[in-house]
Formats: sequence, C-alpha cells, structure tokens
Amino acid sequence: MCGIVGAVSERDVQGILLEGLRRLEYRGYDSAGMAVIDGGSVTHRAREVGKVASLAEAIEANPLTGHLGIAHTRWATHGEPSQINAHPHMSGDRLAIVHNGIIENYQELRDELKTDGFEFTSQTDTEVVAHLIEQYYRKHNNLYDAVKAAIARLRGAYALAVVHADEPDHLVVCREGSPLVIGVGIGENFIASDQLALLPVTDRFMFLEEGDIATSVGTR
Ligand code: HGA
Repeated sequence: MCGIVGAVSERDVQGILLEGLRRLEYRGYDSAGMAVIDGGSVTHRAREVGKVASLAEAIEANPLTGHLGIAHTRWATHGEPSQINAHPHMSGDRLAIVHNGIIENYQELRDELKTDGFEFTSQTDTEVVAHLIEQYYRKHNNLYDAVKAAIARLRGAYALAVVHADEPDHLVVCREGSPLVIGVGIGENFIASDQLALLPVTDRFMFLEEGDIATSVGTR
C-alpha cells in the first residue's frame, strides 16, 4: 500500500516529509520519492528504489530545500518497481504529483495525450494524470481548476497531491476511493494518506470525503 505526505509551510519541509514517510513504512512499499519547490520556484525531485533510508541518503547528499513539497512510498500496480516508475511523477519540469490508487482508463488517456504531444517516461497510470493536469493548466492557468478539470476525466480510485512551480504556495489535493487527510498547523498545512504521518507536526485534522478537492494556501 502506498503512502502520501505533503506540506506547505513557512519552514523547510524536507524533514517533515521524510519523517512522514518513515511513519508510513509499516504499510509496505517498493520505492520512495519527494518533490520540493524551492524559493526560486524550481521543482526539485529525488526518487529511490528500496527504503526511505535510501531516499534520505540521496537527499542528504543533494538537499531538496523549500517550503512546499510532496512525498510518496509506492507499491507498484502499473509498471515494475523502478526509479523511473517511482513517484512523484512530473509533467515538464514544473508540475509534480503523487498518487495512491489505480486509474482504470489510463490507456485511452495515455493514447490521447501522446497524440497531443506529451512524452511519457514511465509505465505508470500516474504519469497520465500528471500530463492531463498540465494540459488543463495550460488552459486554466490555475492549479485548482486544472486538477478539477482533469479528475472529471478519470475513472478509478485515487488520492492525489499536486504542486506546480508557478504556484509555490499551493498544494492541491483530492480523493476518490482512497483516503486523504489535511493536517492543520499555524502558518502551515499538511496532507497525508494516514494521519499517523502527521502526528509530529499537528493534532488538528480534516478528513477529505469522497469527491472532495482542496487547495492549501501557505502564508508566505
Ligand atoms: N498506480 C500507481 C499507484 C499504486 C498504488 O497506489 N499502490 O498501492 C502506481 O503503480 O505507481
């Protein structure tokens, strides 16, 4: 079972995300990854096959510094366990997404997006969602609206957390058939697939309901 953690905060989020992933390790996973948007609105990503400890080592060598980020532990359903299939998935170099669940109509969406010029680097159903959101972002120029438009096209189960370097205060999340919780802090907000991941940073939670979509706005 996969795990999702995300944070938008006045402080650096890398340590919060790593600790959240460690707390989700008990669920089982094959790879782990993180994407963080830095102060210059650049999206940085690290992904490793194996343990969260391997990801922690990679990040120690090359820190992902920033106030907005998402992280994931993956249990493969579409595509082998590998670095290129590990989450977060990106569309271009600015949009990043983590996903729990399965997109049933991913193949038809993949074919459509390929025709529209998107290039795929993984075998996952998740990368389809990344490109679909990017396609709608180009139209709406707003991440919340782009996610809303994209999920209307999805069949299946998902919890999603999405960030875009053009909107460095916005963490957009949604759920359908897979759990997601928002953790409320002071000057910061968090999201996770299991509140256990967020206990070191908050004890105030809002549980998303089926079909909910939310945007968390930082105070920077
Ligand atoms: N379908 C995605 C996420 C898998 C998942 O949620 N596993 O529990 C993938 O294969 O990467």
